[in-house]
Amino acid sequence: MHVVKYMFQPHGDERGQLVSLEEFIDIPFAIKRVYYMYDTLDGVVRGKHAHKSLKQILICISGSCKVLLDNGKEKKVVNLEKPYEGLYVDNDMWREMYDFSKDAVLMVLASELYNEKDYIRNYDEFLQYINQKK
Ligand code: T46
Repeated sequence: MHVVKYMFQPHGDERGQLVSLEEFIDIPFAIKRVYYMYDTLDGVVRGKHAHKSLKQILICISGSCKVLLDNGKEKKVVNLEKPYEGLYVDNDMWREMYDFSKDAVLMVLASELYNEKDYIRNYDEFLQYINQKK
């Protein structure tokens, strides 16, 4: 499985750092939605689903967390710990986010508006779905 991690350009000066993200320049899709999670409790695993169409970039803008990516054949764990790195998560990819540090803020840039119909929340259904697409 090829993991795509973007390293964004920080614009640093004597005051600190700034990262700017523009659709189709830094982000490979039109950004239709932004959401973020914080105050995640110890031991919590979020996600545990795949999307049929949605593409996203995950950025841990504060603290750190881990993301498990699973395409049904292979699994990879990615650490997110820098506010200038973004993990691309394609459609048809099972994801789980865990090991959130207390100060973690995980921001997500999404290619579509929120649509519950796009979710596959059962792992066996996910495997069936991707296998029948082949
Ligand atoms: C994903 C991972 C990385 C909304 O009302 N609008 C939204 O845009 C989102 C994302 C969620 N919600 C509501 C739906 C639930 O009542 O917020 C609640 C928590 O959502 P969920 O349990 O889906 O959150 P996660 O952290 O398990 O998953 C989220 C995204 O839903 C998902 O698309 O890929 O983050």
